[in-house]
Amino acid sequence: MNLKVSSFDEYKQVYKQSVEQPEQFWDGIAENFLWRKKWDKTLEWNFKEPNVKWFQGGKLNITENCLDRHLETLGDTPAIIWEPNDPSEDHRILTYRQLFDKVCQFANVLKNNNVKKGDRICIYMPMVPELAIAILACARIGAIHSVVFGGFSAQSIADRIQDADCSLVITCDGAFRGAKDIPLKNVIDDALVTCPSVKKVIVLTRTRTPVAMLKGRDVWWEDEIKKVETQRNTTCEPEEMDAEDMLFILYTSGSTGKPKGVVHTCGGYMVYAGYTFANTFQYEPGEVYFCTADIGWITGHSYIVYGPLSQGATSLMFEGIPTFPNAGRFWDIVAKFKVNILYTAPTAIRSLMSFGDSFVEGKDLSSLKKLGTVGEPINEEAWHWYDEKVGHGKCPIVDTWWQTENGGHMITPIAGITPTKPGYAMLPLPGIQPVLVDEKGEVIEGNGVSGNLCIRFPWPGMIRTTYGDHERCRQAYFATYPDMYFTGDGCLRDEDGYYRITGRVDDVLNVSGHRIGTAEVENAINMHSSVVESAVVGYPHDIKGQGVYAFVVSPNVHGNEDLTRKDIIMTVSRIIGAIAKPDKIQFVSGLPKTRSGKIMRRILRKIAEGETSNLGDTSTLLDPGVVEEIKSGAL
Ligand code: 7RM
Repeated sequence: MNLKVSSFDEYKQVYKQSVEQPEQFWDGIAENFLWRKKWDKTLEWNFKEPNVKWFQGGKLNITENCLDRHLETLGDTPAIIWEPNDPSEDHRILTYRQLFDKVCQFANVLKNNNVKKGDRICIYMPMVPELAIAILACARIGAIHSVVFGGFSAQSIADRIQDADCSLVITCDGAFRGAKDIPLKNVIDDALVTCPSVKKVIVLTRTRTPVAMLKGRDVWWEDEIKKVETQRNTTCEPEEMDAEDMLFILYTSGSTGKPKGVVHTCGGYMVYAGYTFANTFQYEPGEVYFCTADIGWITGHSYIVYGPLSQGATSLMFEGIPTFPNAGRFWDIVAKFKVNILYTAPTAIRSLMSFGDSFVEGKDLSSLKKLGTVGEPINEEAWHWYDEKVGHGKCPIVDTWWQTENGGHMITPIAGITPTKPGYAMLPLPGIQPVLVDEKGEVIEGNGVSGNLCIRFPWPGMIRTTYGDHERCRQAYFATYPDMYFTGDGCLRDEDGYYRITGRVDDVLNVSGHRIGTAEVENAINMHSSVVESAVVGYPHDIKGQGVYAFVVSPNVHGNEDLTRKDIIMTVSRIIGAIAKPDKIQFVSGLPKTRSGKIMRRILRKIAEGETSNLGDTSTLLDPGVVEEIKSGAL
């Protein structure tokens, strides 16, 4: 069976088949991949425990699918095109053959450093080709990678390393991001003070910033490569993996204070990332595809590395930021490499829009054929700007809704095949069964309705567990509504049956497309010595989508609120990372609480949104007086 549908009629027919005979459908999809041994059983599942197993008995290695199987036909085709942060530095191209060689080499480096199948490896690197190489090298030998985004603090890295009990860290001396140069190895050194499980650190040279190298623990990437070169260790047989062996862990925020380690497995994730990449983007051989995400997030895992490479695509990787050296950078890259497919985030579009049209007008964007967005709802204004100024009205826009826990696209238009509408993710991909449920968990049938978005049947790319704590996985996703996976998102199904994601219904914020738990930010704020308690909510932000608004009880600001604000922001940066910094901090004498001590977030959310006239029922509050004070002090 073809991974791609080729008409709307075919979509409808395949969709119907995928619901009526899901196992037969997924068998047909999985046959497009290279298996060392075919699976015996397509699916075993229940959402109670949950227990989900796809393609049991199947044996594979995802890197054989991403590399080996392309060598004969695509050996000289670019697998990765890398554009550096500084436009005057040379770009790099790695063909499939070159990428294969480098992955094998680095896999041998890992083996030389005592890495075994099943070991957890933390990767903390900027967007350089070696990041993709490190990921694939782990997968080659069956080590489990846990990539941590470069914007997280030492404390956050330490939490993740400890949770997964990582034995080795791969990092860089530093990272270039716009005009800044960030000392990554320093951050790792701080993190490792509390991480005794880490025995080795492999450090790639990028910025040549001075770093401390601990004897016996820290080694240079380049030196280790030289060793395998002198050993003439140029190939590395792929480790044969069970379909349900772990491939990677990726931490993501939920409504509790501690991020969860989402676990993906080899067979199902491979099939799902490859299938969705091919189908959603209707990828054609030879097309140049540019996803602007960072590999530190799920979008980069699935749609810079595994999805595109499994399909023999050319994946463009950009080290820098959209506004450096100026707000025309994306368009220069599109012109330079004749990009055909561009996949970016609404926050990036809104940010570039705010610099005015002069940066995009006159750029050669004629190579563009298909556009995509991901990460958060897109507002109509940004959608039209993207459509007109970037796509010149000729490119379908796929608004892809999905989550870290899903592994790949769930509800999305198929480029050029299904209809599109600004702000709508439109229809589920074949194989995906979304349902809307009401507060009581009853399924809402029909069109022109809204509810909480659930999925009622498994798909190969779904989360299997949260690392080290299966009960947490059940609680977070499978306990709210029996026999359903709950997404945490609210959703509308319009009169025509098209889906529009309306945003989170839990205490999770989406700031510039980054998922941040309010409880996590509160915990960080509360660590500041003069803070008694705090409540964090989101508010609409023109560029970030949502901003972070913190209500803070701090009796000892010493008459200098501004300094205390800065100290609180610094505390959050230290504990979580710069991405979680509050945009607004309002000092209050108390928080609106019910008699049972629960903070009424609904009221704070309204105040943060600037809507103070209609706060609803406040009669159950312990002290309704605080509301007046908070209203009058709103920022
Ligand atoms: C891929 C990714 C997931 C959350 C999800 C939504 C929001 C993602 C869209 C979207 C509206 C979209 N994974 N979200 N895509 N909302 N339209 N097209 O972002 O795990 O980091 O975040 O992001 O709320 O639950 S994620």
